[in-house]
Amino acid sequence: MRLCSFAVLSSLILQITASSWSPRDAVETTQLSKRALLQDIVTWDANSLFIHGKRVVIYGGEFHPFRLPVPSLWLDIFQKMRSMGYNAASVYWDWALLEGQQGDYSASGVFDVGLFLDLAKQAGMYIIARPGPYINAEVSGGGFPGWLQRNPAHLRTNETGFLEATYNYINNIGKTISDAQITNGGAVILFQPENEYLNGFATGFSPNVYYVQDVEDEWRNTGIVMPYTDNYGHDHFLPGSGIGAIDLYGSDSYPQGFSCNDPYNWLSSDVQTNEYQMFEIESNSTPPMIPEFQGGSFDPWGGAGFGNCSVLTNEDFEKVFYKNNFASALKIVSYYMTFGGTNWGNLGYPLGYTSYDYGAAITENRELTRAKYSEAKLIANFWQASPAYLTASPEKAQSAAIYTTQANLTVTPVIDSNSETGFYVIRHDGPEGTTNYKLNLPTSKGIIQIPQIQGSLTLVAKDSKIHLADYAIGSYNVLYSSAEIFTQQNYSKYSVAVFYGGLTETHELAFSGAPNATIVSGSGVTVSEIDGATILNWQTSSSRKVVQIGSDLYVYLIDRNSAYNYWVTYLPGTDSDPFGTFSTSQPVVINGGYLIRNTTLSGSSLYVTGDLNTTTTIEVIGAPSSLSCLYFNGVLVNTITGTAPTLSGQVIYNVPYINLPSLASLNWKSIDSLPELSSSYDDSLWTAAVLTYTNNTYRPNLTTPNSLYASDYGYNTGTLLFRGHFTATGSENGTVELGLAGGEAFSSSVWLNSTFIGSYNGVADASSANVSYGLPSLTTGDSYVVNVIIDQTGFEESQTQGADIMKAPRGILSYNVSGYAPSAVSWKLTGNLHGEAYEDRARGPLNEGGMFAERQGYHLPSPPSSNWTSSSPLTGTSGPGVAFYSSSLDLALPAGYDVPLYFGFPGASNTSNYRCQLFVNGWQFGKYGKSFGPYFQMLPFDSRR
Ligand code: IPT
Repeated sequence: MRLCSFAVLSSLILQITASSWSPRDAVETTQLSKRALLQDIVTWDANSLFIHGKRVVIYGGEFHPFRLPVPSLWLDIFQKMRSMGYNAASVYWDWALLEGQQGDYSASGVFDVGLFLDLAKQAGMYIIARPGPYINAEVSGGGFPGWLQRNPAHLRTNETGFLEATYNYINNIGKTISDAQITNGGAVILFQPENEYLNGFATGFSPNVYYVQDVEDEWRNTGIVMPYTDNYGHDHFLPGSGIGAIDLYGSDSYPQGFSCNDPYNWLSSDVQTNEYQMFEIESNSTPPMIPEFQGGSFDPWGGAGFGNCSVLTNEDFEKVFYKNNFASALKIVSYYMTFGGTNWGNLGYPLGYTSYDYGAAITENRELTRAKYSEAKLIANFWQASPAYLTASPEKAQSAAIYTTQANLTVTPVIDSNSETGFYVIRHDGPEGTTNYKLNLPTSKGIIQIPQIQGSLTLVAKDSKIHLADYAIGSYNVLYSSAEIFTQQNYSKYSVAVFYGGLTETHELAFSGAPNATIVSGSGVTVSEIDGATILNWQTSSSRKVVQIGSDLYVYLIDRNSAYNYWVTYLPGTDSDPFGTFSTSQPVVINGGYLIRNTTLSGSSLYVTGDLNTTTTIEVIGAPSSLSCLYFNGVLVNTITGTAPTLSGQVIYNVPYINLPSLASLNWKSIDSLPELSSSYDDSLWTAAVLTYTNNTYRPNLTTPNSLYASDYGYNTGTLLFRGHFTATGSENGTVELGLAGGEAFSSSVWLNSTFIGSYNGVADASSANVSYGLPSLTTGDSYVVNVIIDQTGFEESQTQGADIMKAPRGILSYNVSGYAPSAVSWKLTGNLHGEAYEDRARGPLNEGGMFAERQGYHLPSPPSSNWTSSSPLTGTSGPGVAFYSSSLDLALPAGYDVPLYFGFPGASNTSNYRCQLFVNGWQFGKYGKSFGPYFQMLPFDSRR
């Protein structure tokens, strides 16, 4: 009788670490040695990194905490990445969100850096920290706060004004990241200062090694001792090159580009076959590294949408390009993005819309519904299962018949000279067609043409495989395999190996030494002995075959779709294990459906946590000790044991009852959000545009008497409002001309007093516009106000050094009211309440814009709406204006389910133009411009609570 107790897993407790703050030392600390290793935990040679002396591939994905403003979901993403076989996350932080007001670093709540790093450690994910100060990343200003627009120094140079502006941010976040370095028991193992610094230079500017060195010194002075990486990809700052040099050379790669309009466009010429050689030329003493390899694509306003981007970079793309990264012997790689998230609260750059789904492996609403997630998991598990890869290096790619009988296939041998293991990365170059081939494989038994028994191998277009030769599994030698390895694990009593292939493909797997092969389950495997080797030959089908090799190796032969349901997780490391949660020494292999998050063992009871989307059999096929009881999410599973050492049982999925309220039938309340049009409106508290100069280095020469650059007055985000006062001196029917700047896809409307005179609807790729509107007749001696509202879209990135495009101003660049001297018009302006001294510390400096409703805080929970008009946003306004609508709803989601939701804007059927902003509980979660899309905005919130 089995005794299984009904213990329930303790729930996860998030530990919150307060980030400490102290001002930069007044006296420069002693400059730390630049090239000498500052620690001995993370080291490297030409092949790979070592952590605690152990060779390791760093295989990760990019994930930005600020694009998922729900700390309780950070662990969810980390676990989903860890379960896909990734062991690291590459992470940007966005300075603009953390220091909205110069000198006021604020990183609590959803901005908590220390908590994020703690959760990474809890999930067993190493961190490659990339806090900038410049990050690019399709965020407003490339991460630069708006107040830098007023800084007279050139950005990303060692001009004192710029460097001094970075100190507060670097000192604060640097200390928090330092505390979480692996040397302090944390997750951070690598550190990238700056970002793609060599991306372009304006006339008169060139690579500034002193600037890069200064930034590196700043970070070191906060206690960062991890090796410095770069993603510059050019022959500057190479290891050992002197001033500005980094430790680990790397180069970013986005071979499919960023146009999602034609997602099936397949450029086989984009598959690099000389990557490794390039790394050797640039830096032959460091591991081949790609800090950003394409994991999806960004998409502009009016773009094809992220569904298309996920096709552009889908599972076929991964098969060819990610495996080609193995053909380049990459030992450090991160896929940008692996979870994209959301540009909520105006944090995005002007060229992009609210969603930053990126077509990534994990969708914006955290689902694992894209096959590219599962395929990436299969690919990541290859190196986890293949220690010989750590010291393997490639030979030249061959497209001739030397390895195959077909010239349209390309083969790159990647050979480990220590073990003689060979990885033969083969790919089909063409966009179409299926090629049957035989492989001439060099093995310890000479060149063998496989398959030997029957059939031929098959490669369809846009597919790539890694064939194995002389590959160790436990005490056995795989002489060769045409099937790909998902995992192999060796336990004290038995070993398990999982091989997969495409449906209907013939595969062959050979073991040296002719061990016995016994069919445990399934049919269709031909077992032969040739030349002292046991050969398995089979046609892949959805019915699994299990073969016992010798006395203790269980080989699972499955098809790709079945393999998508297999997971390798690791039992938590012990306190005495230097790897702790990062340990991979105690693997558990489970065939288990949608998501297996993690496993813990207590005696012979295995506790599995995971998510289901259908009734699923959870089958444990490999575990470090004999199991008698299985718990899934704390509930005992009724199990059976298999002929091979397996334990399995069914977990019932109860379809949840989800009844979302209809938005149309909510009790909507509405209020006019443009009271500025009223003749009694009092703007005395607004900021007067009195500055007669600007320090803006991008557009230093004002073409208005006083600056009307919003950032000169501290307004850096969201909607801007301007009021130009003048007194009529005649009754002419003139015009008002305005030069407006609001970032790409910005829009604007203008009224004279309360009379609407014109709108500019915006163009996806224009960041400024000149407009001219006719004025109604004026009455001499009367006062008039030109009311200008600008829906601005953020600050440009600043990729080109010296150009300072980030400082491209937002506001009014020029104006002319016909018949009046410019000085006859006096302007006032406003933006978000209190500008850089922003009010909403929870949601940060960018979330609120300057609309009346926002300045009043009506977007926050429980607005005082009882006396507002009853009116629905589905009815809308009857003419030009701004209306604010509010309602509350109860989602009433069932407990115990993770229910991802999104709001859809399926496009308007009417012809009028409009802009819409969506706030949920005060968080701006979507901005929609008619005719610009996108049509969906995700709603990242934690429905599990
Ligand atoms: C690379 C940037 O480093 C990264 O921040 C992001 O902007 C990415 O591009 C595109 O999403 S830069 C490289 C494409 C030149």
